Amino acid sequence: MSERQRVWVSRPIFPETLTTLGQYFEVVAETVEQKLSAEQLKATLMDVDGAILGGGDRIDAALLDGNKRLRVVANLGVGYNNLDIPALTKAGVLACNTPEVLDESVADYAWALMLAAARRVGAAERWLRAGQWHGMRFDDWLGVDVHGKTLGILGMGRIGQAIARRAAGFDMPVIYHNRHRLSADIEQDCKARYVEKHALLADSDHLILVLPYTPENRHAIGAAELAMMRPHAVLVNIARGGIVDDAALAAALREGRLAAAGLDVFEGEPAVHPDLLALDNAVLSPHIGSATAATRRAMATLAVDNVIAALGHGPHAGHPPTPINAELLTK
Ligand code: 8YV
Repeated sequence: MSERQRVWVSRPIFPETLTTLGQYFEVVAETVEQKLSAEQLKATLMDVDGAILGGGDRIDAALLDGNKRLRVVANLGVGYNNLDIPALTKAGVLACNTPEVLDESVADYAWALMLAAARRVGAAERWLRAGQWHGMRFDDWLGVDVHGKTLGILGMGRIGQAIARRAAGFDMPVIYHNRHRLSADIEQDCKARYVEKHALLADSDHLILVLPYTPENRHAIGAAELAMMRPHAVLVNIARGGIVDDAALAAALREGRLAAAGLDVFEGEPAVHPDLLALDNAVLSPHIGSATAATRRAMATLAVDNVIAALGHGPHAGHPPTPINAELLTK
């Protein structure tokens, strides 16, 4: 009998998703969250047919070099800047991600951060928990309004559109900038108006970043862009660390050139720039945009379904639901 195919799971996921994988494969699942060195990752992937990865697992040509076994990597996330797709395609390794299942939860979270930053929820809670609430000045804890203000969205894929659709309830006009302008139908559905990037920066009262990380997008929001924003503006980053220059953002927040920020992602995370940690007008969270019980389960299930199908099993054998380099499937 031939050896069972082997699948490695780089981080703890739900027991039931592991059970599903186990119906088809020998499963090697990490039980603690840890970042392997490139050498460890390379050695681990040498002996597996498939891998389920987190955003911290970087796969590139050097890592794939000499690997004769690996056929599929499935990211537990929609963003895949950790994967060198041309290198994977060249090596004949299918890459998959988890689009759509997380759109609405991430959109909810973008709003949570925007509201929390605008209304100073984090700082007020810290103050209360520190036992400082003995009485309060009427003119203290003043935030900025969200309702009726202009919402700007940079990056208008599915998540950006889901964020935009929520704006109607807050009576907010929506402007957006994207690599490609959306069709008139989608613009109408989202009630969003396309503007150039400089106008987005200048005219947004609240600006949410939802663009994918690419080398060109590194510091897409840096000192120059921050200088174009309104001093009462709130900036929210739920996309990727590195899109914002965190040091420049901290300076703008400290100097009152921006009202507040809500940040779920950081350059070099899990490390967070110390200047941001020192600021009360930054709401900071540990990359939890997609973290609801239902959505994380849906993401894990989708990643598992991709691996099962890519390795030739299950009801969709040979047709993984969400491939990135789908051209490999037609070869
Ligand atoms: C993470 C994300 O994958 O989907 C993405 O691109 O950034 C998130 O959903 C998730 O936090 C797991 O680390």
